[in-house]
Amino acid sequence: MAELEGLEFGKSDFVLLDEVTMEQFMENLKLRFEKGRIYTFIGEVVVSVNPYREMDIYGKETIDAYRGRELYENPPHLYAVSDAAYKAMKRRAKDTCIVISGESGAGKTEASKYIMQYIAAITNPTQRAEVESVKNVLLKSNCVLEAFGNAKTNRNDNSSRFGKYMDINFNFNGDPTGGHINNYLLEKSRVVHQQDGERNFHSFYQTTNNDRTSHKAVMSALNVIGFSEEEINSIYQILATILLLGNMQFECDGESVQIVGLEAVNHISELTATDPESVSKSLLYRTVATGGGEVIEKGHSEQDACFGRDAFAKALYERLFGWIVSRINTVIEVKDYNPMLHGKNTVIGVLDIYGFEIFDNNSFEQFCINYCNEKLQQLFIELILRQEQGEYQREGITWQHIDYFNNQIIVDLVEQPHKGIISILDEACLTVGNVTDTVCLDSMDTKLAQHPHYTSRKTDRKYGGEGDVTFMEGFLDKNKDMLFQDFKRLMYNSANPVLKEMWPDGHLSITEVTKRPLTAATLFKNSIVALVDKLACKEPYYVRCIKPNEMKSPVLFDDARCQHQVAYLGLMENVMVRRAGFAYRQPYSRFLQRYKMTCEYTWPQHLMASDREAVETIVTQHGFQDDVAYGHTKLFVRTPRSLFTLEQERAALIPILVLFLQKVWRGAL
Ligand code: AOV
Ligand code: MG
Repeated sequence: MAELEGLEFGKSDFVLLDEVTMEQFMENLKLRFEKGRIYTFIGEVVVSVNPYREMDIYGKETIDAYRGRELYENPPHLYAVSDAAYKAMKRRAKDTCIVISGESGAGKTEASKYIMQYIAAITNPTQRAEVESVKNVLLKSNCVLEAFGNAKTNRNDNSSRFGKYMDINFNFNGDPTGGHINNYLLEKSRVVHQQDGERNFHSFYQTTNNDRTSHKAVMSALNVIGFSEEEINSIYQILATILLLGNMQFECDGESVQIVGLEAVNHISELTATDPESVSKSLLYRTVATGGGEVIEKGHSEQDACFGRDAFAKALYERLFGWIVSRINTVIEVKDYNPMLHGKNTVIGVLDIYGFEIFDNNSFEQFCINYCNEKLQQLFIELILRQEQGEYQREGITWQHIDYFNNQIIVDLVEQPHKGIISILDEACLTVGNVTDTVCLDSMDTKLAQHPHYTSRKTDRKYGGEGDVTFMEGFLDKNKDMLFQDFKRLMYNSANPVLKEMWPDGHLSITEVTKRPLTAATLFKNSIVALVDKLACKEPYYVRCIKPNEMKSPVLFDDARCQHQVAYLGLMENVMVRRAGFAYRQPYSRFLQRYKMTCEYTWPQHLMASDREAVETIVTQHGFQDDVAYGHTKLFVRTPRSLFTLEQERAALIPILVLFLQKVWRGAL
C-alpha cells in the first residue's frame, strides 16, 4: 500500500480541516501548492491548482501506484478519480463521467489529457491490436482538435476555444472499443478578429515556420486517425482560402463595388475547385427573392461585401472544424456491437470546456461560455447533493440538509423562455427593421430591471457575479449568425468532394430558404441543455481546477484570486456538505483491512460473525461509537478526528510491526 503523505504537506482532504473556514481552506491550499502538492481531495472531488511547471507525477510508476486502488489509499491525484470512475464503470457497469471545471488557464485541458492517458495506460493489458488502435485514435484526436480549436488568448497560451465532451465506450472486459466527441460552439469570430495580444487558432501558424514542430505532430496524428491525403490537402486548402479572404479588400468606384486585385479570386477558385466568376460573384452580389417571388441579384455595398467575406471565412472554418470532429467520430464510433454477445456497453465521459473568462472586451462568446459554466456549476450543486443524499438513503442513514447558494437563478436569468436574456436577444434578432445592440440592451434593461442579479452598463452595467463581464456590442449580428446563401451554394458546387460534403445545405436555392434558422444563442443553449442531460444520468466525478496567478508563474499564489475561485466554485459548501453528513465512509472490509491491527480482537484475524461486527468492535474499543453510523455495507464516520486517531495509532504500530515481521523472517521468533 502506498504511503500517505505526511502532515507537513497539509491536509490531503479538505474534509480533514480542523474548522471549515475560508481561512483554513486557503491556508491548506496554499501550503500544498508551495510544497508541490497540486491535488487535494474534498471527498471524491479533486481540487487541482495549476503548477505552471512540469511535475514528475504522471509517469508509469505513479500510474501503477493508482491502478485498481481505492481513493484513500494514495495521495490525491487525477489518477485517483480516473480510477474511481473506471472502477465504477467496470465493476458496477455504471456509466460515469468526469467533469473538469475552472476558469480559463486553470488546467482543465491538461487534466483531461492526463485522465485520457491514464485510462489508456490501465486498459487492454493483453495489447489486443484493435483496442490499441482505438486508444491511439482517441489520444491522437486531442492533438488535432487542439491545433484547430485552441488559440493563444490573454488568459492562456493554449486556450480551448470550443467545448469538448468525449465519450469513451468500453466492452465488458473494461477495454475501450470506441468513442464519440461532441463539440460545442467554436469561437469562430477569432478567425477574423483577435483582441490585442491574442492569436488566431494554432492551425494557421503551424504551416509557417514558427510552429513547424507542432505541424508535424498534427500531420502524423491526422495520418494515424486515417485522414486520406485528399482530405488532408483539402484541410490546408481551406486554411489557405481563409488566409486569402483575410487579405481581400473591396473598393467602390462610386457605382459598384469591386474586389481589389483579382489574383486572390483566381487563387481561391483553384483552392476550392470552383470557377473564378462564381467566386467573385458570391463576394459581390447576393441573390434575393422579392416579395413577388422573383429572384434577383443585388450588388453589395462595400460594407456588405466585407460582412459577407468575414462571415464566409468564419463559416469555412467552423464547418471545417465540425467536419474534422465528425470525421474522427466515424473512425472511433463503436461498430458491430452486439449487447447479447458483448454484454453491456458502458461509457466514461470526459468533459473539458472553455473556462469562465473575463476580458477587457467581453462579447457574445464570453456570454455563452460563462452561461455554460453556470450550467455546469448548477449540475455540480445538484449532483453533489443528490449523490450524497442517495448514498445515505441506500445505506439507510438519516441525512441532514445543508444550505448552499443555488445559482439556478442566474441560469434562469439567461435561459428562461420569454423572459430570459437569450429570449430577449432572439426577439430582437427576429424583429424586422433596424434593431441595434443598443435598442436591444434598452429592452433588456426594461424587462429585467427587477431581477436581483441583473445590472447593465446603464446602471452600472454588469452581468452576473462580480465585475463587468459582458458587453453587448456585436451581439445581435453574432446571434443571427447570417451567411448569404450564395456562399453555401458556391461551396456545394465545388468539384472537391471533401469541401462539398461540408456544405450539404448549399443545394437549396434562395426561394427554398424560407425558414429562419435558430439563432446561435438558442442553438448553443439547446446543445448545453442536452449535454447537461447526458451528464446527469451518469455517475459524476469532479475535477475543480484553480489558477494560482495571472502571471503563469509556478511560484506565485495570489491569495485574493484563489479565494475568489474557491468561492465561486462552491468548494466551501462542498466541504460543508461532505462534513455535515459523514466526512468519511468506507466499506467494512476495507476499513477492517486498514485498521484491524489497532485492536487485539481483530488482529491478525477476527472471529466475529461479520466484518461489520468486527468494525463495531474496533470503533467501540477506540471510544468513538457516537461519532459513526453503520450503513448496510459501509461505515460512516462523522468527524475526521476519529479516523485521525486510528491513523496515528496505525502509523505508530507500523514500525513495531515491521520489526516484528523482520524477526519472524529471520527466524528469531
Ligand atoms: P484550461 O484548459 O483550464 O484553460 P490548460 O489546461 O490549457 O487550461 O492549462 C494552461 C497551461 O497551464 C498549460 O498550457 C500548461 O502550461 C499549464 N498547466 C496546466 N496544468 C498543468 C499541469 N498539470 N502540469 C504542468 N503544467 C500545467 V481554457 O481552455 O483557456 O478555459 O479555455
Ligand atoms: Mg482548455
